[in-house]
Amino acid sequence: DFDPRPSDQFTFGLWTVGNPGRDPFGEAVREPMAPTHIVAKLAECGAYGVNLHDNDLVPFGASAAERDRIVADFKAALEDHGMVVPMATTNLFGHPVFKDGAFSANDPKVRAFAIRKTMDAIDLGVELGASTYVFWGGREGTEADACRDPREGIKRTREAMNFLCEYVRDQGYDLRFALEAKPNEPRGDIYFATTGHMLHFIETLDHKQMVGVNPEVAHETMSGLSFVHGVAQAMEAGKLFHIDLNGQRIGRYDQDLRFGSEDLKQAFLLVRLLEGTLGGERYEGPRHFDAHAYRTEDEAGVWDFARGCMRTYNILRAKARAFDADPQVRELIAEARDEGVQALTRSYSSENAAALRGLELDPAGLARRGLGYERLDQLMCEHLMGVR
Ligand code: GLT
Ligand code: MN
Ligand code: MN
Ligand code: MN
Repeated sequence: DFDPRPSDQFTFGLWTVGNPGRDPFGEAVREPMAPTHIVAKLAECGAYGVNLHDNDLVPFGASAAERDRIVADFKAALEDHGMVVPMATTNLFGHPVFKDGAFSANDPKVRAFAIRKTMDAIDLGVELGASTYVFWGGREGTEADACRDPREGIKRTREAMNFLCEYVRDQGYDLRFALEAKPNEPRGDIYFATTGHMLHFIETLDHKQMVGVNPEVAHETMSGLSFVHGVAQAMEAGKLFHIDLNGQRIGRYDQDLRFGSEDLKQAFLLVRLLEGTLGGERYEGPRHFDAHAYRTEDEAGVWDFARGCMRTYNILRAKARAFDADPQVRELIAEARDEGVQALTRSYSSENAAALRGLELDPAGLARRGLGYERLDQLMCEHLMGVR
């Protein structure tokens, strides 16, 4: 049975199932949904939690009293339905004040406003129980690149991240940051275009141990990159703090489709990696769907969409377990073991280097061997097609 349970740790953003279907050419096709209603419906679907931007819950410019009332109602709904808020983030892209970016904007007053808005949103997230805080710099970029030295954009973003890390420490919050890359949209070119860019940037921060990444399927795929490889690099570095799952075709706009609805093979390989069925460490954090229903759907279609994301994940998890337990698969991926040779190149010493020089290797013989990857990939396809 593939129906989702809270123990699967599936989460959705308020902005995802709440997406009214507006696009650059067309108006909303669905009514806005109250956050408390979303909490109730997601719980009914089997989700574990819900994530939010500050303004998904508290409208921009709300009074303190209004904010407190909204937050109290929302907390009551979470409690009633046994839902949690594992991640929160800031909307630093919707308001026109951010038209030149937020942390990287040329006007220091805009940057100050962005940092202050984020401090408030961090307080809100922590109040709701979030342990991960996401930064997606959708407006941090350019169309007219002549407007600034791009190195300034990077330096200002670093200053903002360092400032906000200190803020979290000063408040004594138990909160980690997760940086989300995207190559373009809404800006022509967004700074830190890929997860790899982010991973390097993190190493330049004052408190790098509290900062990781939040890769999104659609964002790496848009650039034609392998999402699985990006996630693997993040995991290997101990930096996969959160993940945004959805579906996307290469070369399209940011589609944010139902998880697994495009490129099932990549989706399968991703779930296999996250679940650790091949071996290696499993990703233990929430499985967050940053996706939305087709514009053709009414509210019932939105919940079909949400259940679809979660069921597909669970089905792929079962497939990944079966694949990695398949004796034919195991035989094909069993690594050639020659411990003696392996030991020589594991680390440098002058003895190892000398032994390596003396080693008899037969490149022509090695090159002649077929590796059986056709059979392996076909086996994977047959697992996916349900005939094994
Ligand atoms: C926005 C963006 C997403 C980010 C969200 C977090 S907002 O929908 O397209 O990829 O994860 O700010
Ligand atoms: Mn995202
Ligand atoms: Mn997206
Ligand atoms: Mn998006």
